Amino acid sequence: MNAHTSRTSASAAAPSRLTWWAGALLGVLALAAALAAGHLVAGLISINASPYLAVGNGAIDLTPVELKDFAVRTFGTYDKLVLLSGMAAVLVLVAAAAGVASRRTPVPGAVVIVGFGLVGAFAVYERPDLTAVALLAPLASLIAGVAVFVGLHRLALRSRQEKSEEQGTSRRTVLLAGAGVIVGAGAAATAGELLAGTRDANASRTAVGRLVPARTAPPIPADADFAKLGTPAFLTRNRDFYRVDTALTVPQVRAEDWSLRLHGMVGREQRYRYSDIRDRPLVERTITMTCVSNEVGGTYVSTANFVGVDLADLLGEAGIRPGAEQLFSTSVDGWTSGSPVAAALDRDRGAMLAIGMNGEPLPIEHGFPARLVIPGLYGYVSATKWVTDLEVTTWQAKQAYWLNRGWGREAPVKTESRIDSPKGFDTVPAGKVRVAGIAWAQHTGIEKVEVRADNGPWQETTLSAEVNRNTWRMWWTELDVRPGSRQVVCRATDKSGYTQTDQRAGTVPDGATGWHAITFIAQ
Ligand SMILES: Nc1nc2c(c(=O)[nH]1)N[C@H]1C(S)=C(S)[C@@H](COP(=O)(O)O)O[C@H]1N2
Ligand SMILES: [Mo]
Repeated sequence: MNAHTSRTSASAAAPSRLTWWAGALLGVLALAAALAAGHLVAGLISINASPYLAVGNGAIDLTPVELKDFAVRTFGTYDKLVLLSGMAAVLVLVAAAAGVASRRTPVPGAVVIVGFGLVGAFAVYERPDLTAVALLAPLASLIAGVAVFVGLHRLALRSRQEKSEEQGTSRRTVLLAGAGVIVGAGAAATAGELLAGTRDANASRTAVGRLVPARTAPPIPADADFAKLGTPAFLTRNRDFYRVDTALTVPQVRAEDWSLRLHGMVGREQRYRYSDIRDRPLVERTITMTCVSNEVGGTYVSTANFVGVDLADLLGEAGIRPGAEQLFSTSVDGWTSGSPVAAALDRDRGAMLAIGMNGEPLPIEHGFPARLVIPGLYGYVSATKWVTDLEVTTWQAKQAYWLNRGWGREAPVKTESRIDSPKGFDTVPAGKVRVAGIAWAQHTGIEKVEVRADNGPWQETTLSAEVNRNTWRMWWTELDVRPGSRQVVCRATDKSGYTQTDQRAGTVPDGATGWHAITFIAQ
């Protein structure tokens, strides 16, 4: 027997490749190590540098508008959780597959990890709120991922090749190393979260304290809502206020670090610090906000008392030059919005730079330290949260975030109404059925709301007291219904005389239309 054949028979006895499941497990362990190391380093710099979150944020920006609209409609505020879970599932599958492909040599797995690392680095690099230091986080991911993968691979392969009497010990080493990676990754990820927590904006927000406006909004009359009959309360509590944004992780800006630059087609460029705004006489206004992604019957509509300063005052200090059309606003996270300068200047409309909401500083997820609120326009063209830059410009010169993604430039809120009670598929006693809901036509005002059952005659409803033209109005009435399955629809007429069209239109490009209809059982 020559040397060659003897080597062949030896390798047949001691396999030189890992089992499928060991390869897959190695891939997943390396992935966990990579993500955790990135998260830990991000905790020291900015949580948004965490490669996983940065890729998620990048994915949101790249998502086609129909899919994003679908996600917001289907999963609501959970759309981000769905995205993160989906990403995790894809990563785990790819990592496992890369591990399986690496049963003989660690090269394929290492290549995949480096690929992931580069995608993470690119996503971090693209973020406007991060500096080059933030690239350390994806770098840490890349190094930890490759080191863990190659290291465990070597141990595992050696254990496979040991002579049978030594296999027990080396196998234990592999298992111990794997367990060590799991514990280490858990600890690193937790440490990253905790470190990030110490750097968030909560303490700064608490330190701001109560905001007392010099001009308070008129008190909300008791008959401004029919909450007892099933409508929402007139003012939405901060924690119940709808939330829509592209931020996977809420930007954390401390008031003391915040500033607002106002520039572009102005006579005198301005820069405001938080105290510059806070120390002015503050005004309070009751305003209903609506999202363009709100479907007929949807929930993306809420009302609050916003506290802040008149946007027209700030623009006046800067001096708008002739020809200005667009107020282009930028958030700290790079999101942008374009509002008509005319709407921002219109004192009657009452556009604000808001720093407070319902007596408190803005909640962090609603834009702390400061946001825009321009009544009568959908949020994406009027309500920039975490706003840090205002540029006065033309429509031609700059395209805001959603404009590049199929949404319209001008987006006044469309007159709408919604049935809140009964709920669809409720069972109610036949006879007199109380129907109640809301209607809105911000900056125009609601004139009347009508309802009808099963294509019967329209019946006018009782409206709540009007708080102002920029807020919703509640309505209710009693309908006579016979037993059976009944459909009720509502339609509003605004103060311009326009009655809601029954033509159904989707949310893209500038807001849904159509009548809200619900079906319930009367018995
Ligand atoms: N920075 C930032 N501001 C933003 C958005 C965003 O994605 N990022 N979304 C806008 C949209 S589409 C709406 S409807 C409102 C929602 O404000 P809210 O979350 O306080 O209700 O914020 C606007 N401001
Ligand atoms: Mo929106």
